[in-house]
Formats: sequence, structure tokens, C-alpha cells
Amino acid sequence: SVLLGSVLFSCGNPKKGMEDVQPPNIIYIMSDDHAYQAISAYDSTLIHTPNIDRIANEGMRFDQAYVTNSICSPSRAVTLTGKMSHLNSVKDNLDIFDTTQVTLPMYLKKAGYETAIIGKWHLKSTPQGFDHWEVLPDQGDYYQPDFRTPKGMIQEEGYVTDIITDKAIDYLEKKKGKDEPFMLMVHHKAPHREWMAAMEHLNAFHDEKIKEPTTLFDTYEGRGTAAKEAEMRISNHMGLTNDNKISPDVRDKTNHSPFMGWYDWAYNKNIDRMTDEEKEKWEEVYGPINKNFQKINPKGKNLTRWKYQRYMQDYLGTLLSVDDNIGRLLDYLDETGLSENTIVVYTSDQGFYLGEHGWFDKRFMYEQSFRTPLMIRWPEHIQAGAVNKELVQNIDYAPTFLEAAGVDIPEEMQGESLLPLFEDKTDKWRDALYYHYYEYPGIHGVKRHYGIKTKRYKLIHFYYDVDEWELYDLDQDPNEMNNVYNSPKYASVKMSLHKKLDQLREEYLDSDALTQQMLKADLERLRKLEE
Ligand code: SGN
Ligand code: CA
Repeated sequence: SVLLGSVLFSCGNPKKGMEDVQPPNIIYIMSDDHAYQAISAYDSTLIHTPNIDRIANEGMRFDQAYVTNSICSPSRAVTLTGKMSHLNSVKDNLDIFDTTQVTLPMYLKKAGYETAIIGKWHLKSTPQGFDHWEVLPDQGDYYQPDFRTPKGMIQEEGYVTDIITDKAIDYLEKKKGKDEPFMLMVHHKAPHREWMAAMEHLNAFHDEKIKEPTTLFDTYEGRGTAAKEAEMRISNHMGLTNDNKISPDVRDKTNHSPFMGWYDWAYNKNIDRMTDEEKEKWEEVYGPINKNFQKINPKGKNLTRWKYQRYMQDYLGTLLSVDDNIGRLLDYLDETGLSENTIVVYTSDQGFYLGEHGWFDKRFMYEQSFRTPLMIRWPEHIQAGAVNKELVQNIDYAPTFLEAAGVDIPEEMQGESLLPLFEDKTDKWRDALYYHYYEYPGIHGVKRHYGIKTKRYKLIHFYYDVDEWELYDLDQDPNEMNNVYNSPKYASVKMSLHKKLDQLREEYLDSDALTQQMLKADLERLRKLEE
């Protein structure tokens, strides 16, 4: 094989003359819901993220990186298994990860690696295959967060992004002087809903007027039922209280409905975890915002505009801590000489809508949620400042790390190692990606769908309570406003995309029968929950 990993340390046994080549350490940093639109290495309109950008500038930035199922737990299960949702036991946030599966950290351990995970886990079952783990229970909290550990639950003082980084650095400190290579997964909670920033960044964006996306007032014409019925509009599904931090009292005084996603409990839960000092600072920042809201009491489009600004101010605020802390981790690697032989990855568990199509959240196969940031630094093997435009997906991470570690990629893993792409070998790379989303009926009301994406086109099938096909020409219509599935002009494109979709479904072992079987089981689960 010409591939880097196998040349260097095939099957964990270094080739002759390569005995002193150390397998690389791996630091996999994944934030929760971090949209590529909010990383300046991709787009500097919204925020400046100099530290995250370092990974791109000193490594490779992927501009066509996607997930297989745009939602949290499924994405994490894909990273651990290298398998798609229909084969890895977690197709939605309700499923429990089957820990009898052999996962990435287990393969690495067998090859002599130490493995650790710190931060959001969201797979319910107890982490397996990690020598060290400290994970957030469920979604975790921003202030004074709890951590699940092998010794039980502990509560830490401080802000979650800082604490996760402290724990990561502590882990690296304890590894000093040990020979085994390591894989450390650092999973941030931020910038997940309810977008609560650290005290030092609480009002960082409050004086800014943030640029609105051109599709903020999308009316969903030109598309099918799924876009119209999704419940993730900033206008009427984003909560004034939990999301936009208007106290229940002010909300009631301004006569806004307490229903439809205006969860007071989520707001109260966050406030309850603050120290007295934090509560004071909070009041200092959000008190005037509440007062002003009561005074102007925006309605209609003005309310949507106001909510968009509030949403972005808080979302971007949480990212300042992510960026600071990545800087802190990268500096630590430099100071301790670890940078040279460590693969550093920065990614998110999916993309996120920052007002495009009037939305927040994710789930759809439409671009902003399907696509995700990805950048990889590995000084000896990746040219600094490289940009890759091939179609890559989160099923590829496990095969990549295994090959880099000199471990044979197991047959059952469905992704491809990215190592050839590190060397710009793109001739045999894939020409289409497969996607399948399942969590419906469920929160945010995004209908079940599967489909494929090529560099130019996207073909999507929404099913269960609808049976609708959509086709987008991303060259002509990058914002995906016009479904051209029934346009005669696209008849032959449509035919070849259908063929490709069938082929990929077969290749990835998905099928109508399996889809129907999973749907039936989900409906049964739902029925039991409702009982
Ligand atoms: C919570 C959020 C949702 C979000 C899901 C899944 N509501 O339920 O908005 O889609 O998590 O997010 S909240 O009011 O509890 O914040 S995921 O990243 O875990 O998939
Ligand atoms: Ca997520």
C-alpha cells in the first residue's frame, strides 16, 4: 500500500528501519453544534476565532466535510464505530449506545494506545474502551457542571468549557514521561442551546449589530412539506425565556405566549447553578436587556429580528471560551513538545442554522446542518495551510486514526481513511455521500429523510407521513431554495442520482426493509412512552 500509515507502522509493527518512528498521539476536539459559519477560518462575517483558525492554518481545512445523520448522539456513535446509524445502534437521541460493539478506542488500546474522553458523551451507557473518562451527564450544564466519572458523579466549580480544558491538560500532565501514545477526545458542550456564555464574555457581542442572513424571512416556497413544518423557526419556536433570556415575569408583562418552546425550567435550571457572584453579573448584563425589551416590546418581523440578534449574541459569546481554551490547549502542546507528533482535529457533531431559512437547530440534510467544520493538523504529514474540497464524512474519522496509528482498518467500518487526502491523493476518492435522519415524530418536527449529495447535487427523500422527493442544484441554487425534482431539465440528472442513491444504500447496507423495521420499532417505543 502507498498509504502513509501502513508504510510507517503496518499492523502496529513498525517496518524495518522505522523502529524509532513513534505512532502519533491523537487529540480529537469536538464542539457541540458549532456551525462552520461561526469559525473565521471559514467565514469571518460573524466572529474571529484565531485559535481554532490556527489548526486550519497549520494543517488542512476541509470545506466539504459532512455528517451521516445531523444530530448529537448518532454523530458521536458514528465517530466511535466508523459505522452509519442503521448499523451502530444509535439512530436518534433516544437510543442507547450498544457497548458490546468494538469501537475506535478499543482498537487503539489493543495497539498500545492510552485512551481518554473528557466532556459531552450523550450516549447514555457507561463509556467503554477508555482508560480515563469524565463525561457530562446527558447534555451537561454550563455553570458548576456535574461530571460522570468511574468513581461516581462529581460537581465542579466554574464554567464548563474551561473545566473540560483543565481536565484535558491535567490528563496530559499525568501522561508526561510515559511512552505510550494516546488518544484524547475533548468534547465541548458549547455552543449548544441554551447558549450561556462565560461571565467574562457575557456581553461581548451585546453592542454589535450582527449581519442577518439573506434567508432569515424564508417562506419555504419552492420546497416540500418538511421545510414548512419544521419547528425550529427563530420567529415562533425559539423561546423568549430559555433561549433569549427574557425573564418569565417580563415575558408575561409583555403578553407573549408562554407556550411553544418557551421552557421556563431550562432558564431556571441554568440560573440555579450560578454562584451569587455570577447571578449578580448576569443581572448586570441581562437586567437592562429585559428592561429594554419591556419598553420596545417588538412584534412580528421586528420580534424575529430582535430574537436573531439575541440568539447570535449568546451563541457567539459561548464560542469565545471555546476559542480561548483551544488556544490554551495548543499552547500547552507547544510548551511540552507534543505538537510535532500529535494529530489535532477540530470538528463539531454536526452543523447548525444561524438564522438561515429563519431557523436554529439542525437535523436536515440541507447544507448548514449537514455540513460541519473539520480541520486537521499533523505537522509532519500535512502541509500547513492546505485546503481540501473532497467529500468527507464523520464515518471517516475512525479509519483515519486507525491507519495513522498503524492499525488495520476493520472490515465492518464503513468510512475511508483520510490519509491519502493528507497527501493530496484525490484520484480514487468517493463522488457521493449518503445521509439518513430518523428522529421523527420528535422535537423540532424534522421529518425522516435519506438522500445523497454529490459535489453538485443533492437528492433527498422525505418519508413516513409524507412521500416527497427533493433535488437541488447547488451550483445554480447554493441556498437550496428551489426543488427541481420535477423539472424536465433535470430528468437525466435525476435518473443518475437515483441510480447512485440505490448503489450507496446497497453499499452501506441500508434498505427499505431495514428503514421500515426501524420506523416500526420507533413508533412502538413512542406508543409505550405515551402510555
Ligand atoms: C435539546 C434542545 C434541542 C436540541 C436537542 C438535541 N432543547 O433537546 O433544541 O435539538 O437538545 O441537541 S433544549 O431546550 O433542551 O436545549 S443535540 O445536540 O443533543 O442533538
Ligand atoms: Ca449537537
